Amino acid sequence: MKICLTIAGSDSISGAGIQQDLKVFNALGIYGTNVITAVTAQNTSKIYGIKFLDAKFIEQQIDAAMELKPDEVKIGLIGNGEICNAIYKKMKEYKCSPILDTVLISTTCFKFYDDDLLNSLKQLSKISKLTTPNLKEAEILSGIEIKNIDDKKKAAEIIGNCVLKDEGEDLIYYNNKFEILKFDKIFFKTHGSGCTFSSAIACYLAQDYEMFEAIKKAKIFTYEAIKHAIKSQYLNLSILNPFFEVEKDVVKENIRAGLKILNECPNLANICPEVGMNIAQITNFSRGEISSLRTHISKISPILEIAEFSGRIFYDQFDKKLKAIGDVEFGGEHHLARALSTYMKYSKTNCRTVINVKFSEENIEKFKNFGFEISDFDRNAEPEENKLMEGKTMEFGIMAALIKNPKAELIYDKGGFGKEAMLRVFGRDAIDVAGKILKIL
Ligand code: PXL
Repeated sequence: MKICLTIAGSDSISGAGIQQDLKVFNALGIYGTNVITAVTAQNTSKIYGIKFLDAKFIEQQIDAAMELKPDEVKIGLIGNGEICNAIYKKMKEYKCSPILDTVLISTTCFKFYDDDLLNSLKQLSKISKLTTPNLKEAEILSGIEIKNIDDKKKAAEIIGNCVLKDEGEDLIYYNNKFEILKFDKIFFKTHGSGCTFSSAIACYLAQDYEMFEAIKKAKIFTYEAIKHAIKSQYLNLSILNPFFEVEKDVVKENIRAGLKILNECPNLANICPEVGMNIAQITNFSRGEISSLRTHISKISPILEIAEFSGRIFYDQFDKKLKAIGDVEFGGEHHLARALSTYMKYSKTNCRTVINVKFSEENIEKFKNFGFEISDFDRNAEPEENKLMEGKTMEFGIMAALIKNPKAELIYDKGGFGKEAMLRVFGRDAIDVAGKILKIL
């Protein structure tokens, strides 16, 4: 197990600082230890207050944390010159060359430095293997006003090994080599992207990636964490989600486990429709309001957050088993993914998974007897112009059913011209839905 140590400030909303660093370490398979320099009282709108811990006490924390010898050390918010000197001393004592994220100004424009800190920060920067300032911080550290790429390069040479973070175009300067890292601009403001980026670099270095590769991988990771950020109308900035990959793996495993449970059903032929079945599940972070806001702001389709089997699930007459074609994948524009995406928008339940099963009056009767909330829609009531648009029927039908009953956990339709009647069972996750089907049908 690789270990990274973060020396940084605490953030009350866990989107930056120590809390975010530990989340990133965890998401990337690294064990994280921590030393707290300061405690902030803040949210995405402003910093209410900040209390620095005593430099001697910070030294004690470093001594304690060193029991688990870190493969890499990442430094974030330091706060004042005295703390910086203490950290410098300890880094030398333990022969550490850290990744230094020069946190000088917060996204909410709070100034985290004074002249004392700047002087000792330059000393700390010299023994760091990499410094990760944004443009403003690079100007402060180098004393150069940055207007173009040449200014960026001059500033980088003064700072030493570093990544100068700029919107859409970072400059890497390492071992006298320059490289420009381009990526799509992000059109919304975030909280914690600097912490996420520097922590991810520490993780990849700990896992023996060489510097340029570690930086590029950390950039991609940060970008994905931004794409999957938590947004809400209550937040001034969106909060990065480092667990996007972990969440997706959990969903995939859950769907595979759901299929195994379905296969324990004694009367599979009564459950599997002619057109086959599927299981669609959406990641936990992309539910309800957050989901629609995320989609709205970052233009990510909720479909990208939904996984299902790339083919469908069919009943194999010989083996008398359900068999999936293809593997579980995210982002397929299938019927059931569309149905779930619409369901997430309009339902008032905690369900985030759906399985389609064969329609029959008996099957509906059994669900009714279990006290299920049920609704339905009529394909014949779909407006003609809607029918002409690819993939709109599910949106129309699920919405219509939920307008009748927003708590429905079972939605059926009796089919239409060339369309098989269908039952859709919703639940918390694939294991939950498969369990219900097994018990009820
Ligand atoms: O992202 C910079 C940062 C780092 N550490 C702490 C912070 C912030 C920004 O607000 O509060 C503790």
